[in-house]
Amino acid sequence: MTDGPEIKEIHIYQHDLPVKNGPYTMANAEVWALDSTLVRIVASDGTEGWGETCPVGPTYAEAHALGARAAIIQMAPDLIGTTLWPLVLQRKMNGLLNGHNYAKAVIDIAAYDILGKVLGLRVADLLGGAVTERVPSYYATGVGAPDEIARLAEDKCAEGYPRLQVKVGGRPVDIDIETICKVWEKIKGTGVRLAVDGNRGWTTRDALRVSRECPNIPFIMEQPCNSFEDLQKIRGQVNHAIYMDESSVDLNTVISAAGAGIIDGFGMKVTRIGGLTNMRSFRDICEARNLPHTCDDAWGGDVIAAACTHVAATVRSDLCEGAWLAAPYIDGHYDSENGISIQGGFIALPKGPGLGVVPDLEHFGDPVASFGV
Ligand code: 0XW
Ligand code: MG
Repeated sequence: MTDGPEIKEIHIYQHDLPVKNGPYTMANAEVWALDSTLVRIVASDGTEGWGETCPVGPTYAEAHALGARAAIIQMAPDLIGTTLWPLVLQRKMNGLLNGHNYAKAVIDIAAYDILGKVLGLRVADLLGGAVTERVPSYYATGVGAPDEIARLAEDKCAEGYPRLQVKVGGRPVDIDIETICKVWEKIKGTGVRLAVDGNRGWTTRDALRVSRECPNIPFIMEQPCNSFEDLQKIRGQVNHAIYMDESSVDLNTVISAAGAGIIDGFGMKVTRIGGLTNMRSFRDICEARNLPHTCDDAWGGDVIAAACTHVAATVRSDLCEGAWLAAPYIDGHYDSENGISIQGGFIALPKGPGLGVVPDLEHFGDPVASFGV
């Protein structure tokens, strides 16, 4: 296939996603509603593909909703006419704008959706092939009172989740330690794996103390402290495996962290790394180093949920820490028939070509900007 489809039109949409039973709380953020950005690309053969990016508020990562739309608007005029096969988009976008992976990801995801539809293949097939049709998810609690979080952990464990992530940070560390201990009391012996996510909220002093005071609880510490340097500093002093989430901002950082042996795994976001093309490289780097990782995003509806599920389905099963979806916090679906949801802690890989979800345009109103029309 040499004369593949080209990008003919790009339409950008804004969509509000209120948090069901909000707020959702993390060490550095409390969110009641999220501002999602979707892109619909129309290819020269008429095939349409969708992408989405939805930062979980402006303080979680170096990403924000207005920035996503501004970056796409900056690149879009020069993307019209770009071929989708061969898939040259990453290099093309890097030539138009430095950084802003979380915006480039939207275009990249939409391109995979189109290619899958054109070839009659699922995105998971384009990424190397699914190893499962039933993708494990994990449940992430907010930051909350120890007894309340322990109760929630017990419920989610009973629901069938194979992994739980407990949020900590942004409060006295004693309460975090009490939370971890109470959660463990409820889930020990069940086989459910535990992650404790500081979302950059602990000092290295706090992280060292938690590890010292919970020596027999086998949790992994996810992004306990703010920076790469902090993680380096506590490495070698803690009893617990360390995963890097927010600090793994691009493939270069991933290679450095994995290569230097600073971390034991990653919490990874499809949009932070720049989309499915880079996620595939990330997955393969992790496999080469036997590093477990998640395949999530920070927030978003059916489009990003489908992208995360497809890539997670291709991860070697012993390295797959699951795909987190915002679905439990969202009312309704973009695609009322094939919307992505979690049942008993697992996600069914969509069957249709491309992403396997086709958003209903009526949810989004007029585009905030259109190019190529
Ligand atoms: C649990 N998540 C995947 C969802 C929230 O956006 C935060 C994130 C994380 O692991 O940091
Ligand atoms: Mg995290």
